[in-house]
Amino acid sequence: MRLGIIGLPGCGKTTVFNALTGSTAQVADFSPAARGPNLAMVKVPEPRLAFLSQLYKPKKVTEATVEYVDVGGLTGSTDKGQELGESFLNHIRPVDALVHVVRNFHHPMHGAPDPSADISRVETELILADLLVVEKRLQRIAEERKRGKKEDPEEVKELGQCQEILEASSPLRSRPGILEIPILRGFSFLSAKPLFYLINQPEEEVSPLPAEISSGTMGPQLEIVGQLEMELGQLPPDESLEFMAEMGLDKLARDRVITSSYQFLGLVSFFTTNEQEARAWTIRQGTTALKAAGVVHSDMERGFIRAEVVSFKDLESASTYAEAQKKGLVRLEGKEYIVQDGDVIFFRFNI
Ligand SMILES: Nc1nc2c(ncn2[C@@H]2O[C@H](COP(=O)(O)OP(=O)(O)OP(=O)(O)O)[C@@H](O)[C@H]2O)c(=O)[nH]1
Ligand SMILES: [Mg+2]
Repeated sequence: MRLGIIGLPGCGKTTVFNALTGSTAQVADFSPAARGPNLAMVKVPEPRLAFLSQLYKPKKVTEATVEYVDVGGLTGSTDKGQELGESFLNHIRPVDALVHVVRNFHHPMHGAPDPSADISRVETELILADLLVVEKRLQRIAEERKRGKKEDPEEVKELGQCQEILEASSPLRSRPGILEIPILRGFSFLSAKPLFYLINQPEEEVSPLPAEISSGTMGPQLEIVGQLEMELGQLPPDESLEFMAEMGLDKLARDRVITSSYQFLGLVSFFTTNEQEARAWTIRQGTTALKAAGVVHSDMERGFIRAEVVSFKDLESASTYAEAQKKGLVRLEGKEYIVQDGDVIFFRFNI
């Protein structure tokens, strides 16, 4: 899973990126930071792998990973006729979801926090960027039509609906099922991407959040003390645990954000395991066994026969796979089976 960190200049994107990844990328001191994306991979904490590894003693244990991209550069203003920076778009288009960092601390250059205004400014940028893409494409289709090229009515219809939503100043994510429309997939619309807010709180006293944010009506949100979490994340683990205990924190933001993003984005984990490797995989809720096989290896999808499935809980309570089988807890499932969180799966395939 790839998560893109976005937000206005100076809201703490790089600070948050460092907090979430333990990196030491340069934060901007009073002036915009050098552009260019920061990238880092983080392992998804997965306690269930410990049991599987004890059971199968594999040579290798592989966690799922989350890749964070901190792009910076959300400065071009589409409403002034400028397009969002190429570099921003190139790096943000391929991500699966957006983490919108919202400043709730006083900034020496940007002044007092105004989270609601900041949220709508960024939202507007995303909407305008998408509108520009839609209009350009429709214009292109119209030109080609004049030259006698036949259009795809499905594409024109879908783009028209998008245009309507965007012109009403709504993000495309407000349209249910938007990500599942095949003809729109190639556009990688920014405002269609799932998004959650990461409210960047100060270390000092916290200014209360406006009700529309704290109530969650604007979308899912999490709070983080970016500066503090960045410092904690850069300490050796035993020292950071000590500080956390002192401050009464039981989990680092790094873990909280990943756990919550699985929830917000409707992601689940399944496992594969053998003597070589025990491994966790990330899929969307509702993914079929056939598609899950494809996540592991394209051959497994192509030559799919059956999925041998046992839920993690059943396997754990039975203690061994053989025991789970004896108790009838191991099922043979077909292509259409919807993979559940915690399923341990052995794909049977033939190519
Ligand atoms: N008081 C306070 N300052 C913070 C916090 N987070 C970031 N800052 C400061 O705000 C400034 C900008 O932080 P960055 O993390 O570089 O912000 P950015 O969003 O990456 O900035 P650009 O890349 O320029 O858009 C730095 O001086 C940080 O020290 C915070 O939680 N509290
Ligand atoms: Mg930055």
